[in-house]
Amino acid sequence: MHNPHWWRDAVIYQIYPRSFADADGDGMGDVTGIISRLGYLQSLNIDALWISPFYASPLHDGGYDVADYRRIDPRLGSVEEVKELLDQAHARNLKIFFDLVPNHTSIDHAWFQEVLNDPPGSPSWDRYMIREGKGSHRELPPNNWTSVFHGAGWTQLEHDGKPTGYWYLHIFDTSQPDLNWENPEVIEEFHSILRFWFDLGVDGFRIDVAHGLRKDPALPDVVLDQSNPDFDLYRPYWDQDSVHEVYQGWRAIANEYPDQRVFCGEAWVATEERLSLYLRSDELHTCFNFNYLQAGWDATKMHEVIDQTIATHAKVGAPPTWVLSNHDVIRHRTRLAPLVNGEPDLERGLDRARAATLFALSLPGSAYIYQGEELGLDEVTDLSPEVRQDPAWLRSGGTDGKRDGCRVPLPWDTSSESFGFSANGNSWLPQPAHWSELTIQAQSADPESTLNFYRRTLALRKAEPSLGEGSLQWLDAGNPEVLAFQRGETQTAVVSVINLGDDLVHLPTYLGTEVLATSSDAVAVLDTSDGQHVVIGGETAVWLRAK
Ligand code: TEU
Repeated sequence: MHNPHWWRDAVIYQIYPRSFADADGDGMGDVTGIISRLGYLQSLNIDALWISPFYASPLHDGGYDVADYRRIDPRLGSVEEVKELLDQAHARNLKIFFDLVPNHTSIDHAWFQEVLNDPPGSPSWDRYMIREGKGSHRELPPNNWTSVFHGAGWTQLEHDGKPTGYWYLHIFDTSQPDLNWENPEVIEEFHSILRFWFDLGVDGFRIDVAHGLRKDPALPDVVLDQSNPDFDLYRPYWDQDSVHEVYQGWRAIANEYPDQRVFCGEAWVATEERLSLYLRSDELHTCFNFNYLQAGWDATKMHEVIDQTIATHAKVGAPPTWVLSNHDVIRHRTRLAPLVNGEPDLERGLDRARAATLFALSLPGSAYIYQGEELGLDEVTDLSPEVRQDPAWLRSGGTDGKRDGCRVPLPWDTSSESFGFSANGNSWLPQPAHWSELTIQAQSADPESTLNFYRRTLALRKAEPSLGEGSLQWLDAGNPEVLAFQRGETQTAVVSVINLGDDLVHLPTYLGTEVLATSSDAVAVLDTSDGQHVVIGGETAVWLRAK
């Protein structure tokens, strides 16, 4: 039966398509690869997939540089195959989000090619952020804006091989010119793109750089106030008030469809308050909550972020989202690992990652899982410079731009050269040898594996009426390094507990004595020596049945 509120507590699995499964053997994942693995995806007990861009692209930024929004990159598939994917996923009760990249196009997009061919001042130029340079020969950029991927944010346009004195803005790579969202043609075009994919049956969109579309029209220089911890987010091209008009227009289109179509914004903004503006009932349904991802392994910070998130989302009636990993950040097994002699301790990193995941999956709202985290994959930190493709790596001279390390293709089985990622052993990034122990095949057979931990946890989350949306009440666990809360108010309520400290903790009896789930089977025991109470290990989380 169709549930129009499915997205409010959905678990959404992110696929980075170039690295998921390669059916045609070219070393790059593809749409047919995803179709061939739908059985696996269903076995995870997730509700939906979000697929990072697979549109026609020169791949200067892994597909976040789109040359044609209505075509699939031929290396990854075709619109017909995507239709097949939608049909087969829907038949398995899985929803699908695509990824929309509205802040910029690729330089290969027909619109930017028109810019390159047309003389200065042509109407085609107004679709992008193009301005006259400064200096007597307009040889200097219009202002001091920089690229997120390092270096200047402006590049001078040439016409007939000569500098024009006009510069185009690229908040990301030079291959990603920013669109001019004041231009009605740009607005219309994206309305039409949304309808194109909604008509094909897509259930929703993740919106790339949702906070960046509108720029301060005066294009003032960036002035950073480093006394503010979030100073980097206060820039005249992030989170401008007028961006909300864009999403009001999009929401009206989504609402035209009788079954629910939804948006999830990627909005990096300074405060939860600012985030909640994107979530008003006539704008986006959800947004990623990066404050939680950034809270780290710190009880006080986690507690604070959870409270702020829930309170600000409640004001606008939107469900929060929880995310620990994605294709832009260091995998959370490595990120949360304590450093021992300067190196991450990956064993403890895995304990912490599983605990953080179990805890996050008990929070109210929806949750995101990034491909490979269900295998406990670690960040690949030793990729050689020749294989790296992150544009920020090149633009920073190798000091930043290490996002390839979380994009290494998935290990499926132990037998073949690319661990079954590709039929003939190809892989666009090399996989580390130790992943042979982390393959899906290896982990499927082991009930204690991270993969089976995810499957069990997600099945339980689905089955427990008090998890998903709803309220949360904090409980005192009697230890500053232990966080505990109850979901729901009935006898069937679940109590979720995480121990962020290193030591064993005897939990107070009133938290519950029936263990429903643990992040590590070795470390939650029922101690009956002095009445019944649960003992959990350091860096562990549990779900208990409320007393
Ligand atoms: O990421 C946006 C991005 O780069 C964020 O880091 C954000 O803009 C910045 O932190 C603001 O402070 C998205 C995609 O997820 C990424 O893969 C792309 O490279 C990028 O947009 C450009 O499309």
